Order: sequence, then structure tokens, then C-alpha cells
Amino acid sequence: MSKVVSPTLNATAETEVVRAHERDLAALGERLERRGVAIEHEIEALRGFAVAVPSWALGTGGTRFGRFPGPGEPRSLLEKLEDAAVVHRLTGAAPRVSLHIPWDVPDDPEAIRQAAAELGIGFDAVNSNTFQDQPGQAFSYKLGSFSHTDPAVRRQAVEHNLFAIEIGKQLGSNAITIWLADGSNYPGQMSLRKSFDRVLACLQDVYAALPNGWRLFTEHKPYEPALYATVVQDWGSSYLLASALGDQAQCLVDLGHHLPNTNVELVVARLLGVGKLGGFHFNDSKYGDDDLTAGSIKPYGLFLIFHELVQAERDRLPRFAPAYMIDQSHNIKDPLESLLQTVDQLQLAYAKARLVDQVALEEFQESGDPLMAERTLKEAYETDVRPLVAEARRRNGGALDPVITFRNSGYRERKAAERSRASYVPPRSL
Ligand code: RM4
Ligand code: MN
Ligand code: MN
Repeated sequence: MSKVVSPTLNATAETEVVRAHERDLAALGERLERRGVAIEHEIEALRGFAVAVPSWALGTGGTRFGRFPGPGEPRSLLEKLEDAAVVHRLTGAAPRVSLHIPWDVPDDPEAIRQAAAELGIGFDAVNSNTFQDQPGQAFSYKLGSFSHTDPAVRRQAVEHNLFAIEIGKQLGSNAITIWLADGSNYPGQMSLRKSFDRVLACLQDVYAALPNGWRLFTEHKPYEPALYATVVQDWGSSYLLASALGDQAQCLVDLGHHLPNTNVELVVARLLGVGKLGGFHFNDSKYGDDDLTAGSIKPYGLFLIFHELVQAERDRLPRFAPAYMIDQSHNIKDPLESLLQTVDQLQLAYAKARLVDQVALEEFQESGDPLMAERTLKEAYETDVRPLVAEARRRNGGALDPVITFRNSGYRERKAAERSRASYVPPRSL
């Protein structure tokens, strides 16, 4: 993997940066050694961390009020892959792309697979979409897809998912994520009970077509676009579906898909305990499904989630193989920079969670010492692990500081010149 070398930093300045990093790393190594932690071991573990980049997060997102696209945004799937490869090159931790079908249906899957391989990346879970109508589609999803009362609409939605699996098979994916917008805006509009049964029946049809070695992830969300009752609105509903389907089905936790103040790490612990934690859509939020940069609002919460994951890994919980994916909407930040920042935040949270003294924590839990138990977590959380993460990144061929290296590389400016604004969509009022 080639490092994107900054053309604006001169060689002396670069050497200084590397020297400073090495000194910081040595200091951290010494500190950790006093705590009985071998930094080499931690660096190697971190090098194995990987998260998938969503194809829909490479362009500027928007709200229902507007969208403000930036220069040099990708206009095609191939250009999105090109950008995703930059995230991987600079972080050494984003080797796969999660495709949204039909937003990013490849015309020629084999050619796209090859192009991705040449760029050094592959494909993660495919995401189906029955929350919008597509041009030429026979039936509308206005009143639902899998939960619709009309069997023809449900069939169409199932077929779409089978198509997404087909695409995924050709690209080398091994999972499908199903998020349904199905629900109702008003009491009385939909049978709360029967709509759920219909969703399960459709999922069973999709599950029956799941290739060997594939997983199906059910993703819940409390509200939006259905504003009164969403069919798969919470982790309990998601769990009911995944457990009715079978071992290849697991639940996906999107960090923004919880009502305010929900204890997300507790949700994660529950799903882990029953072998149904399939993976994540990482992002952060203040109020709702805000799709902000991971770790930007509740970094301690993110750490506590990783703490559950680290424990699950150590305890060798059955069926523990979480798929890490990002699901963000970059409305005002440069999408690539925000993704670089996200990967860094996830690595930091993981690195800190690994530093929790599990033995001490358990002792404090057993002896009933809440203060010392909490302090044990804080001891890890408050450790500045940035040199550790930077070193893991460097050894994976990435940059010590991906955002700065990206800015200095001139990539965005080059792409802005290369990629015309053909994809620009003029603003429309509500
Ligand atoms: C939903 C959900 C899905 C994502 C869509 C775009 O809120 O998070 O995972 O695919 O948004
Ligand atoms: Mn999501
Ligand atoms: Mn969402």
C-alpha cells in the first residue's frame, strides 16, 4: 500500500513529524508497561480492525431542506470506489465497501469487482432498498413493502432483495442488510400485529434464498419515515425476526436508531448474550437518526460499546463475528475527510476498550465496589491512545494523520478538476 505523500511538507518537516510520533509512542509504551500491557501486542491487534465504507456516504448527503454538494464528488460507482480506496489507503482499516441497491447497482458486476480488486478493496454487505419507488416499478411502496397488505407488493419487495443478493454474490459480498421503512403515520392505518407477521413471512422468503456462508441482518429503527409506528422499531422486534429466521440471521445495530437516552451498550450486551449481534452501522447522533461522524457527540458511549465487544471477543462468545460498517450522512463536511475521521474514532474507541483491566474490573464487580469499577473503565478511556492507533495505521501502510495527509495530497482538488459537476442537483424547495 502506498502512502499518500504530502507534496507540501518538506522532507525535514516530515522527519520531524515521524520523530515526534516515535517519541510519543515510546512514552505511551512505557506507561502501558507499568500497567502490564505490551504495546506491541496492542498495535498488532489494532492492525486487524476493519470497517466497511458505505457507498452512499462518499457523496455529500443532505436533509429534506437541502443539499450542498462539494466539488469533486464521485459521479459513478467506479468513482465512489476510487474514493473508498483512498479511505483504505490512508487508514489501512477500510478494505470493503457496502453497496446500496439500487442506488449503486453495477452495470457489469464482474468489471466492478475487478476494478475494486485493482484498487485494493472488496465488498461488504449489500443493502436492499424498498423504502423508495424506482422508475418503472410496477407497485408503489407508499404504504409499505414487506408489510403491505397486497401480496403483489410484498412479492416485488422480496424479488428486489433476491436481486440484491444476486449482485452481492457476483461481487463477493457475504451478507445482506435489510432496513425497512414500513410502518404507519396514524393510529388505525395499519394492523400492528399483522404487519409484523407479513414482514416475517417475506423475510423468510429472502432467508430461504440466502447462499451458504451468508448472513442476513435485520436493522431496526424507532421512527422515520413512519412517524406513528414502525414495524421493526426496536431491538426486540429485530431479535424476534432474526431468531424466527434461523442461525444465519442476526441483528444490526445502527447507533442512531434508538430513542433518546437509550442505553445502546446494554442493547449490544443483550444481543451478544444470545448470539444475535450481527453488526453495526456506526455513526453518532444527538437527537435522532442524525448520521453524524462516529464519536463526535458521545465518544464515551462508543467506548462502552467497544468494551462490550472486547469482552465478547475475550469470552469467545458463540457466533461472535460482528460486521463493522459505517452509515453516515456528510452534509457539511467533506465526505472523505469525515470518513477518515470516523475510522480514526472507531480505532481509538477499540484501542481504549482493549486497555480495560478486565481482571480488576471483575474483582470490583464481585466485591461490590462501584467507584473502583467505574475508575477501571475511566483509566482505559482517559488514556491517550493516539500514538498507538497512528502506529497501527502506519504499519498497515496508512498515514500517521489521515486527514492532514489527505488535505496535503491535493486529491480533492485534482478530482474537482477531473470530475465535472454533471452530478450537481439544483436545490429544490420543500
Ligand atoms: C436508514 C438506515 C439504513 C440506510 C438508509 C439510507 O435510516 O439507516 O441503514 O441504508 O437509512
Ligand atoms: Mn443504518
Ligand atoms: Mn439510519
